[in-house]
Amino acid sequence: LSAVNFDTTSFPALKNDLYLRAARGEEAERAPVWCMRQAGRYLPEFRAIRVENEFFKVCRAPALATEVTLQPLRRYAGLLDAAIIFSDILVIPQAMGLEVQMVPGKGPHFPDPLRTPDDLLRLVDRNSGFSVDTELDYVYKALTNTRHALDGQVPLLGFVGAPWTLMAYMIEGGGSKTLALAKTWLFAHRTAAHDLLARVADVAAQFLIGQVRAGAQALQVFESWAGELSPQDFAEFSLPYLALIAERVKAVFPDVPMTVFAKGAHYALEQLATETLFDVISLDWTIDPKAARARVDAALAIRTDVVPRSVVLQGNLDPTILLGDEQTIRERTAEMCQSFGRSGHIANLGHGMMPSHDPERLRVFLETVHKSSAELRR
Ligand code: 1CP
Repeated sequence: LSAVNFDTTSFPALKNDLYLRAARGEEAERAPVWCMRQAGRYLPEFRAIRVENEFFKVCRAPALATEVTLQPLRRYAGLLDAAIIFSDILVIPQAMGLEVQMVPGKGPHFPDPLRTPDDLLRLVDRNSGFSVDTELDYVYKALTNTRHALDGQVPLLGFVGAPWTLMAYMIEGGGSKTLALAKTWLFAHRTAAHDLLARVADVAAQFLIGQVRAGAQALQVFESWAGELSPQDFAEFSLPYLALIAERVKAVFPDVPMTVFAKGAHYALEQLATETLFDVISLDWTIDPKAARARVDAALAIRTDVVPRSVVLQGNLDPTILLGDEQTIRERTAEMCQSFGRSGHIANLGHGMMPSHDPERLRVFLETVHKSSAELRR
């Protein structure tokens, strides 16, 4: 591991700005490509680090977080167009005072989750003398150090979990099939639910702003559990907080591209395009890219009351296709690129890499995006 560098006053010049240009809706010679969870358990070099180091220790030690962030960049040299900082969405609940453990093979576990609205008193925030910037400074340090270590190869992405997804974890205490406990808050403790969502949104916005100051060049908001909500409940419990986060960040950094990934919420594409300031909408694989493009463009076209804007789409290959044979991966990836069309596309999976993925199959995906997307645009 190399020496750490926490200087935020000057960073190495960016050599590959394909991702940033595409995210801003500018012309690009091919679709940039990166993968959600591109650093992770499918990589033997990641598992080797994890043998010696507990998950949150990797997040908290800038040299380790940098090393793990760079692992996929090294392995797929020249094939990835962005790096995403190694961290987790659950650093926010931790910072707000909840204990989170990462149970090997199982995932996140909160020993003492929020049960009733009275438990909100256990959370800390601005009003109780809590500073996001102090509490999550270790993420800022990891970003700054990683930005230096990247040496301008590709832009560095920062991220947060969206309020509804984080609320769900904070109440369920981990993954859940039905989110019955979290949903009980929506329908039996509606005021408390909004209180919690607003507090998390406030922290998330501040944290994203801090991440940009620390070196993040673009941002993504993960609403992984949007698909558990009905369109009506998404409109009440998710969308306003997503919109608020984008608005708060854009007020400070209007030129930093922002992506929203609301998994399972393709019913809300029009609203995400017209009622939020996100530059990029990330799609899961349950929607046809052509249909998504048409719906977004139609929604934008009838909005004559707002400043005209373009929305870029990201995605959306079913990650389980990477479990298939190479020929199938090539065919389906080429079809995906075609389906998104000749512009306005950032290639990605429809969700994250899985621990069971073979790293060489990801290489096939990345190589195919380079080839077919460039051919398409020639
Ligand atoms: O033991 C281990 O090493 C844990 C595996 C792991 C990893 C590699 C977890 C636990 N988190 C991460 C890193 C991570 N998580 C990143 C790093 C950057 C990258 O993408 O390479 C990011 C962006 C996340 C975001 C994240 N964490 C999300 C949103 C994206 C998504 O997948 O929907 C969510 C829901 C989490 C919670 C989480 N953390 C870890 C796991 C296994 C989970 C999901 C558990 C569940 O399904 O409930």
